[in-house]
Parts: sequence; C-alpha cells; structure tokens
Amino acid sequence: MNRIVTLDEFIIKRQKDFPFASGELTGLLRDIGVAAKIVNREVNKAGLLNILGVADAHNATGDEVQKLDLYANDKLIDCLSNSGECCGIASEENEDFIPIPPVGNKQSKYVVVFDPLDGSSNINVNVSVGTIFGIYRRKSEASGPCQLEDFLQKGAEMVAAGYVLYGTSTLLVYTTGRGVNGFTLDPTIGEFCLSHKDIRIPARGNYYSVNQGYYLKFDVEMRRFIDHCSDLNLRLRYIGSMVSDIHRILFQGGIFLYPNTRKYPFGKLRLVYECNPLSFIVEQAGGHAITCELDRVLDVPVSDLHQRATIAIGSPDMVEEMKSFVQRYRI
Ligand code: P6P
Repeated sequence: MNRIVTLDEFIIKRQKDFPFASGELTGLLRDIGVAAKIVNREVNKAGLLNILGVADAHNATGDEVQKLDLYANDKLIDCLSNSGECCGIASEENEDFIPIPPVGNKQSKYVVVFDPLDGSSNINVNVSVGTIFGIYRRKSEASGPCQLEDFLQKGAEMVAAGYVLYGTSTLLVYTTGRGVNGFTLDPTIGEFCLSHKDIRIPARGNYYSVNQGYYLKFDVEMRRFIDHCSDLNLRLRYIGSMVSDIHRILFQGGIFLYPNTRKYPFGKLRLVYECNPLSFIVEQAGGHAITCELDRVLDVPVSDLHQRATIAIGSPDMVEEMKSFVQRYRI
C-alpha cells in the first residue's frame, strides 16, 4: 500500500523546487486547503441546514447569490487574512478587491483571486460545485497596500492555480507551474491526501461539453464544430458547473466550450477567477486553452476584475481541431 502523502507534506517537499522560496506560497496553499475543508463540511450538509436557497443578494455580475456562496466567500477571506500570507483578494462575490492588512511585520508578496463556489445554481439539486483560485505575485510597492494593478495581470503571470471539487469525494487539484497534482480529502483524518500524481490530459477524448441549448445562438463556425463532435459520436456531457465539466475532461480527455452568444457577446465566464486558473491547470497537464477569437486564454489582457471571456479548453488535439474549424468557417 502506498504511503499517505498529505497536501501539507507535498507542498513543503515541493517548496524546495522554488529557489529562494520563502515559504509564503506554501503557507498560502495550506490556507486554501484549510478553507476548502471548512467549505466542504458545509457543502456536505447544505441540505440539512438553512443555508440553501437564495440569500436574496446579487453578486458583482448580477447573479443571484446562494447562501453557501456567501459562506464559502467569507471562509476563504478569513483563512487568507489570518495568516498574513497574502496582501489582497479578488472574489467573484465582491465588486472591488479586498486589501488584506499585514499580520505583524509580514509584508506578503502575493494576491489571490477566486470564485468561492462556482456552479452554485446546482447547490439546491445536490450537483457538484467547486472553488477556483489563482495566485499572483504583487506588482505594486511592497511597503503599501495592494493595488488594482496586482489583480489585472495576465493569466500567464500566475504562480499557482487550483480548484476544489465538492463531488462524490472532495478533490483539490493544483499547479505551481511544475505539473498538476490531485489530493482527495480523507474525512477520517481530515487531510487532503495525494491521490492523482502528475495529472496529464489525454491528447483527445470522447467527450465534448457545451450548453447545447444555446446552439442556435452560437456563430456558424462554432455550430459547425459542435456538429463535427456529434458526427464523431462524441458524448455530450454538460453539468453547468465549470469545475465539474473541466475536471472530467482533464481526466478523460475532451473539450469544453463556452462561446459568445447574443446574450454574452464577450462570453459568459469570468477571465480572472474562472478561465485563467483553469487554463493554467489544463496547460500544465498538457492541454490547450484558447478563446473563441483563437487567442491563448493566459495571454488575454486583463482590464477589469469581472471581465468575461469565451473559452475552448481541453485536449490539445481537440482544441486545435476547433481552431481549424473557426479558421475555415468564420464569416
Ligand atoms: P450556462 C455557473 O454559473 C457558471 O459560471 C459555470 O460554472 C458554468 O460552466 C456556466 O456558468 C454555466 O452557464 O449559461 O450554461 O447555465
């Protein structure tokens, strides 16, 4: 039987990969792991407590906010604030970024972006939801509070990214730019344990993931590619929870698409705390992630915290095939 390797142990062991690593990034990743355990506890009993249903609030982009969204947001902010490992946070649930005051005389050099509970519309029907996070080195002067410029960095500047999937088991998947590893929460010991080492995405797969309901609203080149996937007898799998949909593709191969529509002419998904972190992870696992304008997602300039983007992400061969369809059929 393989020896148990906990997330903490793995992070510390891998810290040696970083020259001059000060341990702050290690501390940040551990803080996020703690927050994930706390959120997991509430997600698992959401049906029992009065934390279901809409908290009659709306988030920065006008989506109805579920109580569990608020809970997850608060827990992540608390965990990231207490250790002093980060100097600022940007969340889907907050209009503006949140400067985090230094703890003691520690001047943290990292900022964190996250979607605390993505796919929250699925909470009430007990379908998997997830937390998505990304970590950047701050650009602003270290002696003062974080600035907006710290968050408006291209995805390619991220030093770490990950997601937590609250599903049949709770899985934390992350990268620091040296491959992708997955950790399954063992509730009997309260630890995330290494369960998926050096994850690599298959070059192609049998799945495509898109909201077929919008088919007639997509541009012709996207409809042609979706028809192609259907002609290949690929299986359509779409949960409406980005973390879940992309997690399947990361492990089994395939392509996830959220193109522009009339309602979302620049795409629906958010660049900073949904598309960029997941693109970093998929690229680190050998996949590709581009916009429907064929730009590499991680190279898209960031001008707004809640900026939206189109995305085609997954197996490299399939993303390249989608690219050729767009080039061939774009009017
Ligand atoms: P639609 C959830 O609200 C989310 O942000 C992603 O998790 C998911 O992929 C997408 O929106 C679903 O959007 O328009 O298909 O319901």
